[in-house]
Amino acid sequence: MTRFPLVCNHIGGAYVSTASGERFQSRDPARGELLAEIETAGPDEVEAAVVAAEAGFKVWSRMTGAERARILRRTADILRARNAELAELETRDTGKPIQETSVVDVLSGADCLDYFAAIAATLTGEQVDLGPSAFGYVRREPLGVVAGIGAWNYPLQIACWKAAPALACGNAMVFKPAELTPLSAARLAEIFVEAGLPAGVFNVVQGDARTGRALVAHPRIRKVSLTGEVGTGKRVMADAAATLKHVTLELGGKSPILVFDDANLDNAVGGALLGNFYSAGEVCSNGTRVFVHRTVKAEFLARLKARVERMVVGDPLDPASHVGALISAEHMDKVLGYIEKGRAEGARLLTGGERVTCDGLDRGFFVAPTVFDGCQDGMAIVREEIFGPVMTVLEFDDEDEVVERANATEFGLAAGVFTRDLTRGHRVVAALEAGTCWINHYNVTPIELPFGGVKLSGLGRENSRAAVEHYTQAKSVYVALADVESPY
Ligand code: TXE
Repeated sequence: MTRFPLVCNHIGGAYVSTASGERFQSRDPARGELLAEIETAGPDEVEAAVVAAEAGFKVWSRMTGAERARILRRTADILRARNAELAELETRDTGKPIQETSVVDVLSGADCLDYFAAIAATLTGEQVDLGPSAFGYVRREPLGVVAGIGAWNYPLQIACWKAAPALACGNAMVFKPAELTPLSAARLAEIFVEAGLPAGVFNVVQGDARTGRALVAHPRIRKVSLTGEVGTGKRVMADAAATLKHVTLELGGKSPILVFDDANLDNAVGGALLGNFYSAGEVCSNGTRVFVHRTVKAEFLARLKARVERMVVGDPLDPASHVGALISAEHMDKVLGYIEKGRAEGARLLTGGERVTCDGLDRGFFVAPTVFDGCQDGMAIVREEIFGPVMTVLEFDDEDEVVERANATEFGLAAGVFTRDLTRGHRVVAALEAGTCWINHYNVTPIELPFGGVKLSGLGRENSRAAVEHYTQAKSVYVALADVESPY
């Protein structure tokens, strides 16, 4: 019988076996095949990872920013050199099409490492004149040992989006990937070592919520950055209170796309496709509530249907496939359940709406890209995050109405606006309750811009200089240049 690789926890710069011997499996969601067995990190492994990170932190935080930058850049170079191999690994672990993972998942991680390498080399505090008898300065210091907890839709990108700013600012990290996609973060740990990262600066512990909770509870971990569902974010924040940890939370969403009557409809359709069917819809910032002005809705739907029905659902390792497998059978059932709910609530199915099992796809978890028209704001498929290839189309008459309806949600991750009237574009974006907005595009996330949500979609921001605030702390220093005047 083929022995599948055993993936251990990567602690202190090397793979180490767990004391408990507890294991879980990772399977290819397109074929159902076993990919690897993974050792679960228990309390002993979490403690060992924190001890290793503390040792790594001592070395890493004493290096200059320029020295840290060189290692982060070298890591980015190795990721790019191994893009094909790592993209295939990510496709096998997530079910996402190789035509996506080979251009986004690994390369965006490399870009993130390059960007924060530049920040590492230019990180400064400030000096404040306080008159002739004193001056002050503010040191920007690392927090120490921090934790990252990832979701399963962009495993390697999420690991890089958390590790790059943390390490650039001089911290050491213990990272836990989602249990459904454990493989690429382990490879990142190997590559960091190859790039010369000191032992213990980046550690990977494997496991489910139990391992995640052990990280959040650990008294010597100073901060947690989570990517996950809203419910998980609330639990992490509650647990973090016991040790007063900093938290940044990148959570779920049910974001709106607004298509005005003067929009370029080909672009609006393109944006809606990017915002609903990339990664088979498993993207937190997806614009799954598409509001279309009544006068252009028929034309919008005609062009949308034609382009959706040209999309290829297939083996994600086939470069021709646009839509791959969902992450698990349970998640596929959840998505199919929402499609049934949409039908039951009276939404009109425009295209898709079923599991795809032809041509050997029955071994995996494939759902056709699905569009519902005639949706009402109160429907479950309009209010709840489905996290699958299901787009809801709603119609509106005027700007004030659609802005109010778009904001009528507890989420606030992202939003898109399609119009040729840029005054209207900027006015509407200013009124939308969302952390990330696009005018005449969707789901493009350059590393230079902050990313994150408002309301229940999260706390804090990833990427851009904003991330430095979350991975450093300010120390004020007052320097007296004269004698102490004291009344005592
Ligand atoms: O999340 P889960 P998933 C969101 C996306 C969707 C979800 C899908 O919108 O809602 O993530 O990812 C660990 N204490 N985003 O299903 O179940 C768990 O082991 C500590 C938003 O993975 O919340 C996993 O590693 N850890 C995002 C991680 O938390 C706990 C982009 C997430 O698990 C825990 C991508 C606990 N109590 C997906 N419970 C964005 N906004 O950028 C679970 N975990």
